[in-house]
Amino acid sequence: MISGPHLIGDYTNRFWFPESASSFSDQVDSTFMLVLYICIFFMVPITIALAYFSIRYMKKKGEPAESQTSHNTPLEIAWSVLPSFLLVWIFVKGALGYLDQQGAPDGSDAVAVKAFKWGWTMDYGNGVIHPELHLLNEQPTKLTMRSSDVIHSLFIPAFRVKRDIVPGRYNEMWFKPTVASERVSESELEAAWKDAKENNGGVFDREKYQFTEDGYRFHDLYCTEYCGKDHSMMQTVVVVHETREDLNDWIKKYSGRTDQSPAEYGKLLYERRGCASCHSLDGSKRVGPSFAGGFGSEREYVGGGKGIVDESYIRESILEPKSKIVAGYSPVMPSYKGQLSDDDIESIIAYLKTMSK
Ligand code: HEC
Ligand SMILES: [Cu+2]
Repeated sequence: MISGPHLIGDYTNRFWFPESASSFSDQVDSTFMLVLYICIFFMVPITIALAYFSIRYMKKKGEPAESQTSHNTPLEIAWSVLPSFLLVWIFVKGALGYLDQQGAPDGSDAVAVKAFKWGWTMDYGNGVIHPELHLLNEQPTKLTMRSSDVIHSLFIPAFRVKRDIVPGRYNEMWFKPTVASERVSESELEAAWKDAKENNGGVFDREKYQFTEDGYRFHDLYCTEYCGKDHSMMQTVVVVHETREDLNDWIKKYSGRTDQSPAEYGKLLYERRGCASCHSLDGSKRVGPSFAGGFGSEREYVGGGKGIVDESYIRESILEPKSKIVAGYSPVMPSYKGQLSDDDIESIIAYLKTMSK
């Protein structure tokens, strides 16, 4: 048993299912248990009888084997028909649960989800985009999901929901969260930020603290469709807010630049808009080139040609990533045209400049 506070949605220290935290959980769990109990009910006596009969009726060595062709019609009809009622029961129960999960009710909240290799962006409207999924407790919420590359699948174990995300189409799913996420105390949050700044270069490690950088405990959200090298990194968190005001305050906090400097705001965009999942800041090679010492250095392109990494090159790379491909990389960066404002791009450039040595 792990000591420390009780973690919502954490099941690494649980023997059985994660905490159930949506209106679908009971239905899914009870169907699973029904099937499990039926299996145990039949498997145990059959296995015992099999073992017993094979010993009880064992023939001596050398005795000839007998043929056994007679049969008992009533017995065979009984063991075919009776279990079929169980199958119908499982089907009806499963189908009702499945139908519940189709078609979000009117008045649901909506979040647009984009999956990419290897991360998530959640769009809350009005340009507020963040990798974490934030919801309101007891409020049905519909996710409209698309992929910018390959097939992914969105899975929230605590909600017992999972659905594939297929490139070229929108897939939908909905659920109603039933357990609000706890908030940690101000002092605990401050201590975590202090630790992040002193020991981790200002990067907030929510797995270590088990709460988000805004101080909420969380449920896990995974990709469950193997989608390439860093599939296992494709995780984020779900935070369920107690009240609409609290959710709106959180959304407001991430809408646009307030009093930060361009470079500070650029850092936030860099983390929130998925750049960090493909570009490192420490020189290591990920899907794309690292930005450590990148600004001002020279690049060679696929198909010949060279250039210096300057403001206009970064802008072009963000808007038209396919116009110049850095040698040694594949043209997989998505265009951010129409998704980042001019001020956003200026801020990212200001931030990347601070990376030059
Ligand atoms: C899916 C992975 C991916 C994401 C997400 C991504 N990039 Fe890229 N990026 C690449 C790859 C691969 C290259 C190299 C190939 C090329 O030039 O297009 C690249 C190239 C670049 C370059 C040129 C780099 C150089 O050193 O010459 C810049 C600048 C850049 N990206 C900025 C960004 C910014 C800013 C974001 C976030 C808004 C971002 N990228 C998001 C994959 C990604
Ligand atoms: Cu994936």
